[in-house]
Amino acid sequence: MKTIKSNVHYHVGNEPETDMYSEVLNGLRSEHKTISPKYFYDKKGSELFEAITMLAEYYPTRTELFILNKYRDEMASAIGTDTALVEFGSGSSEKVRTLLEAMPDLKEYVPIDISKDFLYQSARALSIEYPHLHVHAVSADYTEKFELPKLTSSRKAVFFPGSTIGNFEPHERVNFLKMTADFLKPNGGLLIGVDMKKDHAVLNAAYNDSKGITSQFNTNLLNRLNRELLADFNLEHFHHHAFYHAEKGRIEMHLVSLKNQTITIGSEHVTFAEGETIQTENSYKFTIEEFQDIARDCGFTPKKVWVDEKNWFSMHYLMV
Ligand code: AVI
Repeated sequence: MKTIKSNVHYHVGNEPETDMYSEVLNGLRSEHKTISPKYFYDKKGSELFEAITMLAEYYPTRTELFILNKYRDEMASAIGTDTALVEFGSGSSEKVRTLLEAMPDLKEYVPIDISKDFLYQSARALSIEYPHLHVHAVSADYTEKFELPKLTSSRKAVFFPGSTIGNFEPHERVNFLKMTADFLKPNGGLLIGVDMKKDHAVLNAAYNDSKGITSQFNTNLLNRLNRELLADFNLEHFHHHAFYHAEKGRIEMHLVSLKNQTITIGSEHVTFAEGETIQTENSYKFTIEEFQDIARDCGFTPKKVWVDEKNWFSMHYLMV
């Protein structure tokens, strides 16, 4: 019998262990109501985010792709050879293709994502396009400890595009960067996309698009709670509100209650005063120096940074 050797391998790195119901209730019971932005991404939410990335006002995705395309050879040589490329939150593995084109000698690519089915499907597609590459798909929450398969390359580089780091709170950002620095020892590198501080009008427009897609993305969270946690939010009674908070250096997204109301979630009740908000996301923006200082404090040495000509988005290469 002929054996067909596959270049894609599947691994379970860790099992996600969050209890959405208690996490959401805790957030809604705190003095300033919050819900983690990670809950945006059900099927509909992921589709809406995909639509956001194509909006005229939402510059980050397009600008990052421009930088990746323009500087991929420099990035590839900074990363070096005999290195396994590990991607955190790989999704459809779309952006990494640009980098892979500049890394013909790369032997191992390790996409890591929490959404197992989508990960395995994307890894399979990529492994067919790049038959020389060993693709080790690892299903895991990369913000927690996870098991990595045995790799043959002598060092690792992490690819973390999309400015997802901007959605972490300062303490989460520090934990994540320190954990990643440990993971990369010895001698590894981190190529990370970071959105930059800029004209407030540009920032505000990016999160208040004229087609109202970001508003739908925000309110879809309530649909998810209705469906998955048996809540009874009326989407007409909440309003999308996003603005740049200059002092905090972040976009804040909120859902504003349009009236006094009591919401049932499963067997529990949460009351809202008119004008009270649920803070659903922060998206921090950084100057180059700010981000390099944070990275240094977490054990990295900044090696190189690439930006677009408007200085809107940055890609940093940091080493441990
Ligand atoms: C995924 N993340 C980097 C996006 C951002 O810009 O912070 C999420 C997003 N929220 C509203 N629009 C896009």
